[in-house]
Amino acid sequence: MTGPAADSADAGQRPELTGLEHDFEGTIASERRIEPRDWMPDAYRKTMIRQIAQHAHSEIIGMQPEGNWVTRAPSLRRKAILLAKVQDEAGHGLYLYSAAETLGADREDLTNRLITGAQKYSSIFNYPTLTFADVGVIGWLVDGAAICNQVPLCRSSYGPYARAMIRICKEESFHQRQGYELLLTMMRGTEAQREMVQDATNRWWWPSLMMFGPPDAASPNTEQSMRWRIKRHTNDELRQRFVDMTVPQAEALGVTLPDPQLRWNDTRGNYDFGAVDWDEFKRVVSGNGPCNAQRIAHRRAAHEDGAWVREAAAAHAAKRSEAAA
Ligand code: FAQ
Repeated sequence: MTGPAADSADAGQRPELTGLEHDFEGTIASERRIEPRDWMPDAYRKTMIRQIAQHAHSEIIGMQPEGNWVTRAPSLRRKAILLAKVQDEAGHGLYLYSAAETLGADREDLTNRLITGAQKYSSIFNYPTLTFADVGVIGWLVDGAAICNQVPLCRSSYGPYARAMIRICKEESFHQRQGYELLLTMMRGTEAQREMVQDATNRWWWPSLMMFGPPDAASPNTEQSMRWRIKRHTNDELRQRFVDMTVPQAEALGVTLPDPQLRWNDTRGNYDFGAVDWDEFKRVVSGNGPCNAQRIAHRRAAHEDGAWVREAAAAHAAKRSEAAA
């Protein structure tokens, strides 16, 4: 597809638009990628910016729950692992903000939308991390759910997002294993450690299922995003996949998932599971979860404290370009 010529056609000439739309649909249908300079419908651009920005915000806010344990990790080894993981999340956030910029989004504007609550981030990061077992359970369940949701996004129709996902998924996989390894170690420890793991599992299980988004019948974006091949599976399909994948892992670990209705269904070839509390989900997404205010206040303070760094970097860049001129 073409770039600048397409843009000017987009600006005014109605008949051309049909051809551009046709090219766009053809690119999607033939499993090629839409690239930044290609023409795309405004609604596609808007949807991509929304999803990528929310994803980036989630990675950045997602540093806080585990970051809470960096200074209190039980050993130097665990501290080094945790620091590296939290740094990876920062990297994912920056990578994703760059992908959003390829669509014309402005980074400063995205940050403002996050800290004013105008744009969402994942509900999961509004829950507190009460013990060190939470660090392991976040790796196991939260990164596990993230991988389940994000591996299909490696085939998403927007090129820069799909490519970013490949690297991100590799790192998330590593995070998931470190979480599981931490939990295996704790389960081999004392009774008190096993109780901590069970307690953390009880608290994080249902919020992890909410990460996949509202049920399909209540998901306004799924149908169009599937048509555009941004999403490859519905929210409910991925939630089911995650449950099926996680039950055997819980058994191997020796913890119970807090759902009395969880059982294998031979006819469906899947696990049946109980009802997610969608009222809780709505409360958390609308800003009233246990840690929403704290997460945003922390991010806002970091942004304000960093103002002098941004000013200094801009002054330095201006001096360099003056010197080069
Ligand atoms: N929390 O119509 P749908 C991670 C919003 S990264 C908050 O179904 P869609 C790494 C949704 O955005 C985790 N909001 O929407 C890590 C939409 O908003 P709108 C983040 C939610 O886009 C691990 C509205 O509700 N991952 O974990 C949630 O088709 C460990 C209606 O929903 C991604 O962002 C939610 N759970 O499907 C970091 C992956 N669910 O339009 C640190 C990419 C839905 O009203 C530690 N995103 N909403 O403004 C996606 O795959 C999709 O955007 C979905 C939602 C599946 C999240």
